[in-house]
Amino acid sequence: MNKTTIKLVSLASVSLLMAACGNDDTAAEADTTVFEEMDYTITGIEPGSGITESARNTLDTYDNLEGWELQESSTGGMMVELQQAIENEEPIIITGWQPHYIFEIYDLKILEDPKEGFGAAENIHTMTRTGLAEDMPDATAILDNFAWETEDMQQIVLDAQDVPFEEAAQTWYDENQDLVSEWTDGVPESDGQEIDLISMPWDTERASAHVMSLTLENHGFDVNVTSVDPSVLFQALAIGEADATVTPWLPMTHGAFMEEYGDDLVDLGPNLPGAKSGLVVPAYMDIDSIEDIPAK
Ligand code: PBE
Repeated sequence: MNKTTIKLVSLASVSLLMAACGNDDTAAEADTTVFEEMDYTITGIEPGSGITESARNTLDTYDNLEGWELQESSTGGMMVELQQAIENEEPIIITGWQPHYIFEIYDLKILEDPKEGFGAAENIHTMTRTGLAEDMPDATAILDNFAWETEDMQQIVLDAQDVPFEEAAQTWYDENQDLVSEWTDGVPESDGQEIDLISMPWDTERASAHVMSLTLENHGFDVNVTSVDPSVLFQALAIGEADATVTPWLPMTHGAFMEEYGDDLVDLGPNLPGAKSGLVVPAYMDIDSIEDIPAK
């Protein structure tokens, strides 16, 4: 081998070496660090929520989520962790849902979910106990007419960041009398009949329960609202302890409860189409799909 050849060979090895340490590899290294930093943990909410069930289902569905853990906590705790991560531009993956105010105040993305671990789009349903239509046909008619859009709910939830929930719901209610009157049109006013609504302790559900409560109260009903975990809500409706709800997410989020209690309650169908839940990350994170998350 003469000197020239040797030089060529070593140049070739240098460039091979460069390729090995090139962009792709650096990115892969950086990515792993990012997920190590997160301790391969998804930040979740209350153990009794439907989305926690969907997240567990998602961990089982995707091979690449092998070794990942779901940290169950509270919605408030998750919001604090999200805020802190964003302030420090740190990586975080949360279990998120829409409508939600976080999508208005932060730049976030819902990761694509090709295997539908969280289901496709969800609808929020109105349900009553068995027999409510016979006992309270007028209230049931209003409940059955109740229909609004993601933007409506989102407006209340966002507004409620600055003012009490009651006030945010009242503002929406006052500004949307045209829509509200479509729900009550032709229904006789009540002379103080009592009705027990049952709801769940999340902002989206507080918004809808408040709006339904205002609607029924302004139509002469005496409304009582109780907020409980999804499992208790379904049980209460099934045994007739509560009259109605405007809060379950189907087919996925509360699907397991529906399977268990669906025969013992009445589903009046969706009141809000196109809700969504999934894994949510800040826009600065370099992943777009659940499939982009590396295994531990
Ligand atoms: N959520 C909000 C609830 C229902 C509405 C998605 C957090 C849940 O997961 O049960």
